[in-house]
Amino acid sequence: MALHLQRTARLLLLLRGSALSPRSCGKMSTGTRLRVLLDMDGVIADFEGGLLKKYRQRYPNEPYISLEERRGFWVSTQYGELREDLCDKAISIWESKNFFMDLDPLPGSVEAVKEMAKMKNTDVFICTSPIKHYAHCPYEKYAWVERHLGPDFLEKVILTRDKTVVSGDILIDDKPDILGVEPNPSWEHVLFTACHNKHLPASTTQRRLLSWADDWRGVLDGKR
Ligand code: UMP
Ligand code: MG
Repeated sequence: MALHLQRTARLLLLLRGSALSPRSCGKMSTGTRLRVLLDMDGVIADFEGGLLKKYRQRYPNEPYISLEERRGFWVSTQYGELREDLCDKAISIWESKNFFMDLDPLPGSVEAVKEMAKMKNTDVFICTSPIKHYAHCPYEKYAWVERHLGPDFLEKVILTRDKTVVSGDILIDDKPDILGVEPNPSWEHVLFTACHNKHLPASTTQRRLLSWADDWRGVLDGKR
């Protein structure tokens, strides 16, 4: 009996995969479509602004780092350099419930992402690294996407701590160095300008997107 049930369950799964999956409609991604991977924190959601606001609310008498003074990708490292115990205080903010949920969209991001997703021959994915303290962050990232981009976008969320193993044509990301197990990722990394990376010297090899008011359509067209 148990074996029979197992077989039926397997058959149902196979049927789901072959008949019901949208992938069965002959719309497999091919080289003719542009696959864009969009980072979330620092590209579509205002991680830095949200952190500073909640840090100052929770620790009104502690020193803080203004967005103008931010240097280096790791907020916790810079707070730790300011005073050793401030590293953990900064971390306590983004480990708290509702931190990721309450982040504001960066200016123009939601409109740009929605427009991009409607473009011909374009597949857009949100490719974001959750923190390892997983009590709230993964759930809230999905909820944020649903709230700001709509439920259809839940299909497009990729949570990974290693973006090098994800394939795509472009990755728009505010982290200057995106490393992982794959030494030659398929995507071109376009650096999204953020408070922590805007002082880095201009690179001859790495393109930048200055903001969502910048020519993101031109950046995509350059890859088609
Ligand atoms: N993050 C840290 N420490 C920091 C700054 C950020 O753990 O000092 C986390 C928060 C985000 C993630 O979940 O890193 C950044 O993810 P990406 O934007 O690179 O996907
Ligand atoms: Mg980021």
